Amino acid sequence: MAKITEVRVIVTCPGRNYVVVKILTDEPGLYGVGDATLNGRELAVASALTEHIAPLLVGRDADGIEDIWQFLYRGPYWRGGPIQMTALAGIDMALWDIKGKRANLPLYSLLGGRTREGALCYTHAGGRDTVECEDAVRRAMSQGFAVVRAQVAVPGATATYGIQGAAEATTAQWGATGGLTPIEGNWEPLQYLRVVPRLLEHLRSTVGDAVEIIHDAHQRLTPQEAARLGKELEPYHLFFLEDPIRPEWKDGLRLVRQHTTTPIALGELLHSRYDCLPLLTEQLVDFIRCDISHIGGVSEARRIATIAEVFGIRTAWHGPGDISPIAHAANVHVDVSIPNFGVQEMVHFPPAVREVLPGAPEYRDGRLWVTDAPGLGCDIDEEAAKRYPYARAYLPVCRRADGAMHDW
Ligand code: KDG
Ligand code: MG
Repeated sequence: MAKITEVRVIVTCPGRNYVVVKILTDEPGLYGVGDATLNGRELAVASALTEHIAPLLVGRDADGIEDIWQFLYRGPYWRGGPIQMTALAGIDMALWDIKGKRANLPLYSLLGGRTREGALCYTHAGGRDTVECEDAVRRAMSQGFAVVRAQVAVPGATATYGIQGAAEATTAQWGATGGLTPIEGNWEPLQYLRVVPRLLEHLRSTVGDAVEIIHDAHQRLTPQEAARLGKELEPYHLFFLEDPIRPEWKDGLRLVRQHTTTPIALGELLHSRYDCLPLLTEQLVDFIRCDISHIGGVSEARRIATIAEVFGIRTAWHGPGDISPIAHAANVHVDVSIPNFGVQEMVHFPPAVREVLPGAPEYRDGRLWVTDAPGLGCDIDEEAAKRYPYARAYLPVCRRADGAMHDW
């Protein structure tokens, strides 16, 4: 038995804010790390961990992951939601890391062992117009990517999600300019619905079928608009259309499904297997893409994957730059140990992040690889973390032309 002696919460900003949980034990040198980053609300999670959760864990057996998970999920009576499930994810990952280190086994081995060699992954390509996006797709292909996410600017819109591609994914510091308000952009659905089919037509007629393409609608469409887009994209055979509608409108996916065969992926704004359940049991999605840091960690990801498998649904876990290398490593340990893995979103972390948080999965030949180091294979350099203090930052917001709030 290894008793928990301390739950340390470290907030650091080596280019982006990350919240790291470090659980220490009474076994000399034995500790685990987990990711508890919630972009734009980092300190709320850090405070939940420090003020409410850490005092409950000191003295408990670090081996009892499932009991601690249930204790933190059901115990507070108030359950679910992004803040609690992100805090729980940080604890869960750190405990799995400890278990792996005690067993001297990599996490994927504890989860059942390898089902595949490496995890097929995709990077981001974006552009101000279709040609710029094509160039970015070609660059990704030359780096060995077989799957690429393609985003293009919407004419007239001041801010289109994702158009800076891979650079945005790793380096964006939205709003961390000392300002107290988020960047505001505007965007109109009709222009968007015109430009995305043109992008796909352009990409297929220039780069051909040699690459799988994903497009992220980022929850901005109504079910009717999403159905129209899915239908118009059918000739270009997307790998999937991501987050076509808001997660509050799960029922709306039925309409999307009735009208298009374009595969659908959704899940980064869901927080538990209960949130995912209707999407899975009704086969309303083809890929479930929760964020391991926002669903309570490895334990819940494994459970969601198992439910999805029953319904022939594959995983595509969220892997943006705003969760740390620890979460990316956790993603890949799950990816390579489940039967129904689909694809993994990835980013190339900049040097400062790698210095503070070593151990990100390695990219090679279109896939991500984790090492055989015990546990997650990640760490935190606490001295380096201190050199990059927290900087308040917000995600951008999006408004319609008349000034009304929309989804970013
Ligand atoms: O913090 C928000 C980002 O994680 C999100 O915008 C990224 O949609 C995203 C994606 O698919 O990576
Ligand atoms: Mg997305």
